[in-house]
Amino acid sequence: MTAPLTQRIANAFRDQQPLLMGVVNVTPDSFSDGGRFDRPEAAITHALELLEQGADILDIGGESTRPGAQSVAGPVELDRVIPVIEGIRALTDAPISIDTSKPEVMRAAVRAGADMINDVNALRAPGATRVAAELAVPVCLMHMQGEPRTMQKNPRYQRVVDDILAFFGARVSDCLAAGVCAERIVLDPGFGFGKTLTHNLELLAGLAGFRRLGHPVLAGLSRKSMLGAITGRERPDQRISASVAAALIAAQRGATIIRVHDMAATVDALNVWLAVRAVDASQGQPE
Ligand code: 8Y7
Repeated sequence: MTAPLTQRIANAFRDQQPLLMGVVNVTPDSFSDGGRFDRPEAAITHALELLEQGADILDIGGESTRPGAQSVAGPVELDRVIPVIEGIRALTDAPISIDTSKPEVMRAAVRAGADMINDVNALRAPGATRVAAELAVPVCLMHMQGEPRTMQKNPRYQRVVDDILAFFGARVSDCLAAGVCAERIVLDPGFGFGKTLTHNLELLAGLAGFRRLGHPVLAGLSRKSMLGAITGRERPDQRISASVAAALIAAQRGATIIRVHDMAATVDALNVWLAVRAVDASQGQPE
């Protein structure tokens, strides 16, 4: 019997041993997979492959949040994700996260076997904090400025790290007031969600600062356009090396959960770092 996910995340946070979250898209218009996994069987097969490659958590999403994306109605999202969650749960105990902002989807997903909520809207939908408290699963509060349809138009911050720290302070207070346990809250600066390349780089450079709030940090950099801007790689599937590099940097700066598409490559890179870090530790050296 594996420990419940809340405990596994707490251990990973304490030991600075990152967990890898594998992306399972169930959206026909997904930005990185081009909708290759829009049938339940294909998504389930992909999920199993991610687990075989070393995923610690599977993140199931039925609504695209890429820049410019339109939102989908609750029933459509449910039709996409519930069969996939049920299908995975029938085959394995592996932790499943539901990527949604809709309280009704959170509820149905957890009933179908999901173990975690990943909300790019940080539980700002009406009733979302109350539902999260009731479901009593870990919840990732991601920062986003604006909404997916328009968020990349003109993102502005006074100081991006400080502004997002203030946002987290307010969201955490709201969650605690609604009865969400502090131990279940994970924070995510939301790379690419209403941020310029400079903002994203400042956030990655300053990622360690987010541990100050006492919550584990999740980082999602995989295949994102900031990596395209740095490398000149147009297509998301050409950004694997850049994604692995970004994941490693996030790990070294204290991320507890790293959300990735390219599981096998990321596992190898993290294992090289962990092997060297073990030697550092045995020689009493700081990281
Ligand atoms: C993130 C995310 C996406 C992220 C968290 C993509 C659903 C866009 N990005 N969730 N979701 N953090 N927590 O490129 O960075 O994968 S969707």
